[in-house]
Amino acid sequence: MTSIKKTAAPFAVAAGGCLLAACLHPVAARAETTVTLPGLSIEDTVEDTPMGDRLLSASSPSQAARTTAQLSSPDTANLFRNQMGVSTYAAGGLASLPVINGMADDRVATVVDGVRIASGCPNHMNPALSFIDPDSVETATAIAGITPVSMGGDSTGGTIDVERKDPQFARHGRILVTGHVTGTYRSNGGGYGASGSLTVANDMFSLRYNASYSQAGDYSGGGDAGIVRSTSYLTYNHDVTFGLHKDNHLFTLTFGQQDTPHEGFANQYMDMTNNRSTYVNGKYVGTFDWGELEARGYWQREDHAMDFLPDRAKTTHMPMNTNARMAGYSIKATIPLAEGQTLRLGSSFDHSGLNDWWPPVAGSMMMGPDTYHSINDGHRDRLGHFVEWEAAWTPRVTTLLGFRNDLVMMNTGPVSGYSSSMMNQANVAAANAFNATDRGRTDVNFDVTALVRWKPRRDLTIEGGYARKTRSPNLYERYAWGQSAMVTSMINWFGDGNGYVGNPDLKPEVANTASITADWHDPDADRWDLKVQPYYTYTHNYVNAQRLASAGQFYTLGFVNHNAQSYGINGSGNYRLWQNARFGRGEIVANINWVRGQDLTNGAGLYHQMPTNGSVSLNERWKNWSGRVEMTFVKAKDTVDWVRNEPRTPGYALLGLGGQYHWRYMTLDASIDNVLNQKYELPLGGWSLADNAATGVLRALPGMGRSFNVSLTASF
Ligand SMILES: [Cu+2]
Repeated sequence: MTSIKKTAAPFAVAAGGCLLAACLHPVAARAETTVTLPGLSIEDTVEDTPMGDRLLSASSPSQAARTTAQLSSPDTANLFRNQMGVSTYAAGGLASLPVINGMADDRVATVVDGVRIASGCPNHMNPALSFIDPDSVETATAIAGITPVSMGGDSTGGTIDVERKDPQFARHGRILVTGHVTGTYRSNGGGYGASGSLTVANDMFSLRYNASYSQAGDYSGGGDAGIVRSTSYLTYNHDVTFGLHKDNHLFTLTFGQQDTPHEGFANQYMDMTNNRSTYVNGKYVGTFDWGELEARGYWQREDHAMDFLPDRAKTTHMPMNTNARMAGYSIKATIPLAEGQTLRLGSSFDHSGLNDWWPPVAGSMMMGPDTYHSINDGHRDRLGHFVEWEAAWTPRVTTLLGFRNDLVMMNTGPVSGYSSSMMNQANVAAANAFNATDRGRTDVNFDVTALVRWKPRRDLTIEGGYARKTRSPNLYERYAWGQSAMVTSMINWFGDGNGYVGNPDLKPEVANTASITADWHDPDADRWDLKVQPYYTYTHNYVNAQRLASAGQFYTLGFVNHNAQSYGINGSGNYRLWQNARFGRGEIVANINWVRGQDLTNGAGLYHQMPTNGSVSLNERWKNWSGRVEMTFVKAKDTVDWVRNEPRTPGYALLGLGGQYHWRYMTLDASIDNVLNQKYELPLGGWSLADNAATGVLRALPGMGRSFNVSLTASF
């Protein structure tokens, strides 16, 4: 473990630029082989950290929660289940999208290895978290509420930060050879997975190879829901990480490739029929007399193809392709100014280029004879700068103040439709009108974060503040130019079955958030902890949708700026029930989230707001055994976005069981998800459109039925 942090900074941010909580690594057991960089302190486990030194609105899954999440799903987004304010909405089996405090998808700054990868697909089939397999993840942090400016701009709803394991090094001139192999089986959908890594290192050089594979067929819903079509997937990941460590400098270079030959998207009209991503990511971390420096650079290409998987029972094909090219840098400096005072400066640039084209369908009058150019040579470039000042005024009071500027520049080339024939008159006119306009847009966005932490008593910490956060529209929100019901229905990352028309005149959305997190905890030990976090957000120019036309049972919608508000409360707590030699350690962990979102222009509920939900789990650890019983509760979804025809879903409760046995170099994990095979619908899952295509029956997307999961890991 080479998470590096400045010592004794109350909102400590690591040299890696991540907030302290982001650097706490849950795989502490593997830490003993790692190196201590001179002049830097190394944080080993969550338990080592005084409660007061973590950003209260940040949460990281415990090792037990991670094991559970990883066993249930090969989707990295699943690691964040039960974290404060976080839910996910279903897309493909590897590509759920995070929602924090009711803000979804692009509104959440999702950072993987210090990089913000925009999804290169009109259905957001390849979001940032889909590019890393959960087994490669070392730190996973979600920040709900007030996010420091150093943790991301161009977002309104918080930050998700995921980081790969840093390279490991040997000590005392020895050679280190270490690694692990894991095999996983999931009964529902017949899923198999394997992953492994191998590191060879001395005290200066380190080389790691990492690979994973995962596949599953369509899953079965609970009860009598039957097969849920287009939920299968197959994916392969390979990456090589090279590390160089000398004195106070650490350099890391990762090359990787991911191939996903197929992945169904049950709530979209299309499935992914190929996705290849190739990337290079370099990171340098060093300490100097004046402070700490982190610099990163990356390049990534994605080639993405969509069509129908066989289970939609379609007789035709409809190829759609995108390619995306991304590159950028980020530099962060942490400079101690005086006792208790720290300055952080940062600069970053992210380029994202996109082509989206739909080849003609042979014999189709509507989809031919020419290629449909949806986004032609589009680009979205972001230049960001921030300054953040942290000051400890007394041992009890600390403040954090940050300013950030993001310059977002976007444009796209001329487009054309499937044909210039009369049948496509609406799209021909739309293409001509689109091409005649000036499409370049530059947004100058300013963000501010002000946070105060106050420890009035030994058992209470209060953190509160205000943030102004800005997000510029994505390429499709501005440049999706098609008008007909068919082509607009291809532009949809919401799972709601509607079609979307872009609006080049959309303004960036500006969210003003006030939030307080109160943390009562055991002042002497970690026996109990209770966190409560209320928040309120007013979003000016929230990018929402208005109805343009009806299209069968769905609608053609246009993106439009409205004002909106969201508010809610998150709570989490844990209590140790017993700890003794005879019965080991028993603990109860619970969380609850409540959110409301309203469009203040049309009065509708905001889309993708999770109904009140929570979980309670009882965890027991005894010698080499650990076990858990977990109940998840979700209330009925009665508040919906009527504009998008969002489904109402009934409430449900799910029972889960899990256990782990650790013996020498082997770890066996087993779990049962949805033990009672409860039938339920995913409140944020939208409509089950693949089922609709095959059966003609439209239903909300069913959740997974009972699944027996088992995995075996050998470490060496
Ligand atoms: Cu796609």
